[in-house]
Amino acid sequence: MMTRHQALAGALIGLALLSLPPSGEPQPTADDACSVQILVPGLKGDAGEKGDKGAPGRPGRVGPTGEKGDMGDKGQKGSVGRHGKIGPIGSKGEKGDSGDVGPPGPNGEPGIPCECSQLRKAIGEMDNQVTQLTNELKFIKNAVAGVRESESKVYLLVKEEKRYADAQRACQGRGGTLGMPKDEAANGLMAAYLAQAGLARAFIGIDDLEREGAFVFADRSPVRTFQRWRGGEPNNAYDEEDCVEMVASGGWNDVACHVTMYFLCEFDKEHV
Ligand code: GN1
Ligand code: CA
Ligand code: CA
Repeated sequence: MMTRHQALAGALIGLALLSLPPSGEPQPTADDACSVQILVPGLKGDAGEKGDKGAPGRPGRVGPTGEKGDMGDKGQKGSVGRHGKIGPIGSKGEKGDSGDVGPPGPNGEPGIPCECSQLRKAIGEMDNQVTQLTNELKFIKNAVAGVRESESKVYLLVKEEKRYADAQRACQGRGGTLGMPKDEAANGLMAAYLAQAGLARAFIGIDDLEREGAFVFADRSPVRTFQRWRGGEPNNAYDEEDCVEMVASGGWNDVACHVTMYFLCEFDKEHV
């Protein structure tokens, strides 16, 4: 749709075209002052004088890349570059030969004085204690097998084969002595003990070591009225029988003191 302005412009242009004189007709005069006049450009003037030289123009645009020229001569060698970065760690090399023996080290601190002699002494004492304890154990084993006792004494049959002197020491070491049958009661008790143990004989505390034929008990009291010698004893056979054994029947026999056999100890109840 045409706006009002467009319509007005169109009318003005139409009027201007109607008022234009025909080509070659003279220009309007003052008489035509009241007529509608449209201003139009005049005729072209003569050429003016040549003006001054203008200011330099702006730089032109960058031209296109030229063609590759011929290779130039090789340049001079550059100076040495900077140090490069440290490279990666290399693989482990083979083990080298052993070095020479070094010089001896300094002397050490003085040691503690040797106490070997004291240690040896202690060890020796412990050995003795072990031996003693071993013997005690044997004795106790006998004891638990059973003892016999009278009103005043305890009798113990020791089933360890010993010579007369060693048997006496064994009894004494435990606070007693070899059994001394000083009356029928004691002799009967000891004989029964032997028999019940199934033994044929055992040392008892009677000897004539001090004087041949003078038999005494282990407490050095002489054998007097009470005696239970077997028939024909004491005979001091081979002239070497100074110690006495009791056989299962309760009889006595003099025998050599160096033979070994089981033995009967007795202990006073007061001291047990
Ligand atoms: C034994 O070894 P023989 O039999 O001669 C005994 C003697 C006795 C004798 C009695 C080591 O002697 O003490 O008096 O029997 N000897 C031993 O016949 O027991
Ligand atoms: Ca004798
Ligand atoms: Ca004899």
